Amino acid sequence: MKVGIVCYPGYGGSGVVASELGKALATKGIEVHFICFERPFRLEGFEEGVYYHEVEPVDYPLFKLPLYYLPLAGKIIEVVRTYNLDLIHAHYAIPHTISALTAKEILAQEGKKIGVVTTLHGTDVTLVGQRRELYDITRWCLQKSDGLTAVSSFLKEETSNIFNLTPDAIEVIYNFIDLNEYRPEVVGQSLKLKLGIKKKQKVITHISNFRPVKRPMDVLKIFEKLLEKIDGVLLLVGEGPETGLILNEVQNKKLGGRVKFLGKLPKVKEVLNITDVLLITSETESFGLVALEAMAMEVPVVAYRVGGLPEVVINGENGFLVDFKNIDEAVAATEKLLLNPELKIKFGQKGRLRAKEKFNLEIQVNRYLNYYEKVLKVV
Ligand code: GMT
Repeated sequence: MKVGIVCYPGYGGSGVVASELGKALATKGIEVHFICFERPFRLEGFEEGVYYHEVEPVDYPLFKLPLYYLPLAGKIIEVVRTYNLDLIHAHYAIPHTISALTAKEILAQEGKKIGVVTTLHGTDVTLVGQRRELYDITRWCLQKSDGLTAVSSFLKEETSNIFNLTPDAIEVIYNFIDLNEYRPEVVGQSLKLKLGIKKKQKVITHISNFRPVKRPMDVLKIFEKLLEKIDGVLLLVGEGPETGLILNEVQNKKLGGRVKFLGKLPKVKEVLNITDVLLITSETESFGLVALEAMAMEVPVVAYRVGGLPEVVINGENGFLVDFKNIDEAVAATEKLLLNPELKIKFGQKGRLRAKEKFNLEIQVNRYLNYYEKVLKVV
């Protein structure tokens, strides 16, 4: 089987899932072609059976904005023709599925049939796809895709409600993690020293793209309250529109010595390796890939009970889920874990076990593969 993968290449869960899926499929003998405007950051070096094709946005003085979705469709057509691909897997509906469906139509005129599978990742449904100007287009993409998957049951339900689709049109295939790569290591503790964190200090970490939906200011509020009782350091990984606000607040509150900005990191396992608790304060999260990364690293998670997070983090087992925006509850839950090392270890181990049983790479990648086969039978 030959598969084309279209995704956002930058820092973001959908690009990570798409890249890791592509690499894993290649190890199973599938030829994988990534078609993006940049090399996905998780496709670092040469991987056997994995190819990358770059889409050049088209600019011309008449256009106020460069074109992307049409050159993407053009590139998909070119790659399908050259390598005889069977299927395009679009991660994130807008605009990837429109480009894939356009390419499919054009290729059909010359007798070439391809399947189009769309994986919904979250904000393509919960935010972007609901915009008035994009709603009908997104709905059309979902209806016309030969296969439709969502990364959680929450997202499946949201999608069928928002777009008035029958739920059985959507297959839930959970996000996954490579547990051989993500495993706690004793040696990684040296990072604590490098960052100037004292051995006895607790490490609280937040990892996100600092968009408003992640509510990073809540992280700071929780941390400030924790400092009243605990000697700790807050590590902030990632960057985005709200980073400036957080920087200012840290300065105003004179928290500079306690809050460390680590910026964007291609992989977060080293940071998670020295983390005691991961804080997620998102308003919604279709899955919460970073929660799974923490679980694999035996780090308990404290998060708001929103979106698909309850499918990943089990309250009282591998983390605590608290009411949305309830800062005090989040403080109490984090404090409980930080002051009780045995509980922290127990939660950590249960998290890794859950990751192994439910979200391990082998299980979910095989599910995608079976799904592709099912789709191709009817294309
Ligand atoms: O968080 C974002 O806005 C980025 C977005 C993406 O598409 O990269 O993340 C979404 O997809 C991830 C991978 O499936 C999920 O783990 C995230 O929960 C989801 N984000 C939201 O739903 C807000």
